[in-house]
Amino acid sequence: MIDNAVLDVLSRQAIELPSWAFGNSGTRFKVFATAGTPRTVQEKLTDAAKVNELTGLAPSVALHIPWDTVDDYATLKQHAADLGVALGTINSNTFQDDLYKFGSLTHVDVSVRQKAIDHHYECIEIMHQTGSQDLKIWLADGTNYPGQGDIRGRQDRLADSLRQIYDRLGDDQRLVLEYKFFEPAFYHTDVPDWGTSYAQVTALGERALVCLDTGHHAPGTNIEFIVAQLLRLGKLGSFDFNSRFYADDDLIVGAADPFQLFRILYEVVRGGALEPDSGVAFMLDQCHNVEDKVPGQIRSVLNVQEMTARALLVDASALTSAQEAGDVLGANAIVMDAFYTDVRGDLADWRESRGLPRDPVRAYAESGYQGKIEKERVGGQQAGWGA
Ligand code: PSV
Ligand code: MN
Ligand code: MN
Repeated sequence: MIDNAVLDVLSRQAIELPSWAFGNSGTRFKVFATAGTPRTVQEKLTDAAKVNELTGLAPSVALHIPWDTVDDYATLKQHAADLGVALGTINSNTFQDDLYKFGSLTHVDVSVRQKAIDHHYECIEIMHQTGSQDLKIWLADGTNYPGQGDIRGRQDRLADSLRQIYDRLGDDQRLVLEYKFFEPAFYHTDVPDWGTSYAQVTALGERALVCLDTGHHAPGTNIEFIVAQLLRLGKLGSFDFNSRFYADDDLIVGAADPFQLFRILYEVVRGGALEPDSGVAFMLDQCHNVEDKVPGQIRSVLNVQEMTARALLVDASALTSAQEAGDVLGANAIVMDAFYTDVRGDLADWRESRGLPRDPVRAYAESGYQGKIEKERVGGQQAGWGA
């Protein structure tokens, strides 16, 4: 069913894991401590390496600074390499300090703004040591009440702050700016949508791009349209994959709406973003509040692979013919046929042919790894801010 051309694309697929997915997480009501949770960034890398070992899909790990701060990043990089993974995107954090109560890169006070810029300089320095390509910026900046802040002035300050950060990047480093429509700010957010992110990064230059987090849109938003548009404009830098029922739920990608994930991945395929030189990075941004974290990550990368395989099955030339002939139902049927194709058996065969377990979730359960970490690790870390 899946031909070699599809397998060839799948064999190149790489999905970056977020270090914070392995930490304890929860909501503002409760953070449940899960047995076996990593106590150090090194243990997070060990767990991430397990996901990669069983799936062959997750060769790198994103770090969050300061949650994953260490004294020596060169040693951490080597440690990751010894485990068979690489260090990936560096995520900045200007949302946890009292200092940033009224904003960070948009703050009206020059000294606060400088602290936020300096934090990003520190992240860039870390990127030089880890060999990371992307600096990912997500800002909690915004206001809760009309009149609280000067929306326009905040955009201008944001542009100036981003310029200073961008100018500090090395030649092979990129800045990706993530948007989110609300939360923690409830009236206005300074980077609420792809248009704002696009406008800001376009002003910076070629190595500034948009990060699309699938959970950061209003209900009903046609996310695949945004994917198509950003790819068309050459400004889609990276994905944060997760799924949601309500707001920024950070649930396992593909769990809530596999069809939406398929539609997004169809536009990814259509837009050439799976080509080796596309420049589009694929990452998970999830938190496992109640489920075990390692198998949660295994399930996630498998879901992305499965929907990618189905998206690759869309008969592109038949679809174009149907579209051009105005065959509405025929065109729709071509897309739905691909979506309804069960690729799980073929993917299990593919895994087996590469020396991977046919069923990575089961292989993990049978490996004894969970029991081992539960026994060894006492007092695991919270993911960061707990939501
Ligand atoms: C907060 O909404 C958030 O989930 C953003 O999506 C970031 O990517 C992530 O936290 C880590 O900072
Ligand atoms: Mn995100
Ligand atoms: Mn989020």
